Amino acid sequence: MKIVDLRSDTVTHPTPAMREAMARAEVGDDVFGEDPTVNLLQQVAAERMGKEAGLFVPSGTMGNLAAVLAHCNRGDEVILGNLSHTFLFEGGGVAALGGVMPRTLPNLPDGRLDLEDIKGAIRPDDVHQPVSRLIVLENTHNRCGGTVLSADYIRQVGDLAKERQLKFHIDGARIFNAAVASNTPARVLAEPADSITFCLSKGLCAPVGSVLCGSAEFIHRARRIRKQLGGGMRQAGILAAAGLVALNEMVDRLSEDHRRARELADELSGISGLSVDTKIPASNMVFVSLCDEVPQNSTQVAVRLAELGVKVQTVGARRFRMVTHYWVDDEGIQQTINSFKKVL
Ligand code: TLP
Repeated sequence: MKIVDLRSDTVTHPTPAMREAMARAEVGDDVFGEDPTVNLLQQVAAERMGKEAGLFVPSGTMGNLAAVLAHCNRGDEVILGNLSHTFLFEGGGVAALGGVMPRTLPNLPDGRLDLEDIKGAIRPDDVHQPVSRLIVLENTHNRCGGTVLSADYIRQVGDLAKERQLKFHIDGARIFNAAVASNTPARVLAEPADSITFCLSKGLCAPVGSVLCGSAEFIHRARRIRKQLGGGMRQAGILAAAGLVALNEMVDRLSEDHRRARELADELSGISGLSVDTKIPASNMVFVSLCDEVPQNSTQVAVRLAELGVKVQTVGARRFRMVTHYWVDDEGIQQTINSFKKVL
């Protein structure tokens, strides 16, 4: 039986071209800054993001954490969405390791933060209060459904950050999905921000790694923090080689994943017992809930689907997330639709 793994695009494994590039990669000691393949990846990544420098990190989580720690002092406040990955799913690292206070604002359904809410959250210069230091946005926005923030909106947040002398970081784990979906170069989406993290290991299929990009001076600070966090890697060129293939070969094809997500959402919306968040997902994520009349809960449905070879992620007692990616083809989408029909 064919297995269709829609739990996340993090489950993607490397392509044959990546494995070949990994085998051939020239390497050196990257803690000494001597790995030529890592250096090339960082340079190419920074160019793609329109920033001065890049830093290869083992994960998106470390990229965001290093960014927050490099921007903030202990006791400073970071303004971010209540549904953001950094707030919900990064182990509270900014508080635990940076002493940084999260100030959450409600994410709007499309992943934005209301500009008036941001303005209202910025604190006055007052000894009683923490210092507002940083704004973090997420693009695409995972928990809001893989939604895409527009260049226009990001610009407005960037202008506000500058005006109020705040730093601005983008968790761009899936920035290339946002770029492809909105037909906007990633560097345009990243331009208003001081820093951005993007992941090589999600839809782009590299086995490991993310790149944090920003000014040369910021990346210099982040490099020390990466070392403190234990993220200084040695012959990491083996991994960076796959990352270069990811950037060179895997970006444009993300539109196929988006098309499949739309087809999946459209078909699932016709199945009774299922309520699809939107028939037209913005990128590669489909969120679906079980209607009240369905006696089973999401865990029970997920177990039955898995027996039919379809893996989905439960994100609530009656809710699922499915993420399309390179290793899910049209047949896999059909198998998923058929399996939901059988189970419900
Ligand atoms: N997201 C994972 C899970 O942790 C939820 C997923 O399956 O979607 N930012 C965003 C927006 C993310 O979605 C993720 C991973 C990260 C950061 C962290 O990346 P990693 O897993 O490389 O630490």
